[in-house]
Amino acid sequence: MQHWEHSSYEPSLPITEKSNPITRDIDRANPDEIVQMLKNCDAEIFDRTAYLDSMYQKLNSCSMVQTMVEISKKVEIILKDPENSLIVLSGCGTSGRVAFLLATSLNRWLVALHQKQIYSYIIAGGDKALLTSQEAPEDNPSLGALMLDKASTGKKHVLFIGISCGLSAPFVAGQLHFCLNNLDVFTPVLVGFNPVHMARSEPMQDFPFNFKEIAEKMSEMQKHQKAFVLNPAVGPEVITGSSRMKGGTATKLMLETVLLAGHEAVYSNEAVTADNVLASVRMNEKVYETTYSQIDKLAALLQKAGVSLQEKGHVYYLGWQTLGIIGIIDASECIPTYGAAFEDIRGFISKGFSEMNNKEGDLSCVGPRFAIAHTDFVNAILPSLTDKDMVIFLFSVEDDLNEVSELAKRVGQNSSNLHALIHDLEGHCVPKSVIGMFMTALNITWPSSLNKHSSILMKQHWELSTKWCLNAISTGAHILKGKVYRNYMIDLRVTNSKLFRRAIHILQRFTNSTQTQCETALLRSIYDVEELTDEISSADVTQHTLMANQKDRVVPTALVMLQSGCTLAEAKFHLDAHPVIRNAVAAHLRFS
Ligand code: S6P
Repeated sequence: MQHWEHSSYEPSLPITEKSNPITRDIDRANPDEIVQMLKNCDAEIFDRTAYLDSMYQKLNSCSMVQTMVEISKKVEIILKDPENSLIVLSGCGTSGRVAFLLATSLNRWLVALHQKQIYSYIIAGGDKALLTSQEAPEDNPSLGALMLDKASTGKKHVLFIGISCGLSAPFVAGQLHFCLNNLDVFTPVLVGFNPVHMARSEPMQDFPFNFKEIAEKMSEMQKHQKAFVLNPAVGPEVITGSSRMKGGTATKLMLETVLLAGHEAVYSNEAVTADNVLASVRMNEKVYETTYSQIDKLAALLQKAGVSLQEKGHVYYLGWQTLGIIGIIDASECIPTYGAAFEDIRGFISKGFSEMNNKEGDLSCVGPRFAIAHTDFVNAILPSLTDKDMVIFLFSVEDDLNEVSELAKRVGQNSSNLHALIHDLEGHCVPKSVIGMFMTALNITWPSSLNKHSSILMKQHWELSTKWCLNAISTGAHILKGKVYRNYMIDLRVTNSKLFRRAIHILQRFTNSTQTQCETALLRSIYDVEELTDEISSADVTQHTLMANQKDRVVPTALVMLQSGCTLAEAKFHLDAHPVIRNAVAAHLRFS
């Protein structure tokens, strides 16, 4: 049994908020060790060992496979009546981005089959949230319900897939509640990675139920096939709570399995069975094994990215097709996860918004963060690119290799720090002349047995593999930069209620102070006061998070105050002297 499965391991926390014992010392690890830890952590997604005393259901457990089969059958029914039906995928942050990726790629597939597009996505905060962090709308259950109501107007049957890795987002809870009240039209599915009893039980803003009550109701309705909860345990995240990693990955591969099984039933006459579902999960496991077999090259890339960030250089991902989207997503998540500047790691996709297929269309005029085309890179960044900046190309043998070579040549004139993640097919590989343009080429040749000759499956595997690689590179680079303490990101931005609770927990974890003391210190730091006023004490969490959104280093400041008993001013002074949080913590707090 994994260490975190014991009931005594961090008992007050759900799995998605526990710290993973595998990565306890990741902040002190070298690049090879970091990749090995990531590999071991991701292996937990596919864990098939059943322990009698474990209370957790895993992805490969019979009950989860059965749930996947049942949902696939609902997908099959929906696909047979495309005029009146819709499949809506929804979530906040990474979960919303995965929803977008799945909905757009499955719609594209339907178009190729000359079928009606029946997928739609909702992301809290709208399309802006695909590229930037919009954490506040996550707390709004009514907004979620409203957006779902609007998206499904006029439809008779809607399969709603609400993703919340932590079984915690109020936005998704509002949507599920709306579905439960309209079961004649909606079949709700909840996707996440905690057992129902660990769903969040904190009250929500202007809403009569908490997430746990809704999840319990969903489980109850599952007995009548009116609702489904797909919630295998995949273990705690590499960096505590960072569900962009395993949570996002597991959501993607699990939902692809479920949705494609439904598609195959309708378009290839392949009945939905537990064996087919298991075979698909197994294929994804092969993708995992193949990707992580490149451990040396991954470690080399991660190290180079770390050096670039340490030297105040940048990391740029230049991708083609959906691999470009994976790059953009990974880059944008570094801002909320590591407090990175938006210029630190950036992603670009060859043709920009025309390739995104997002609902709100071209957002490039919204601001510089939305300049995502290769031409934007060439015009705005290339002229000042130096060897300090790392550039990683993301492409496959199916992309326009002339375009790839041309761009590589131009980039190579300014920086030799040029690398690539390349996906080849058995018998169809990128020529050596192209590979030779890159200092490091992490080049994977995928066997045809893995894609069953389906181009959508192949692309999904390339996306998954690229996600694993980029998550490793960006996480590793920030660890090497000193942004992580043990396996906690201490300097988190406290922009919603989940992050407010996580911040208090981190303070308790590292200072042994009481919850009240931690909350008081956090509020002093957020409001920048030595003493709390009555007004602050009586304000609600939403107000605290609105205020915290405008402030830097609120958690480290509170941490230093609690540990050393110093004033707010003194804590800020200490932190100014040690901009790397890990050093500040080590210097002042003497953790062992
Ligand atoms: C996590 C990421 C967040 C989450 C979001 C939704 O690494 O930064 O944006 O995706 O908070 O979380 P959940 O648990 O509802 O999927």
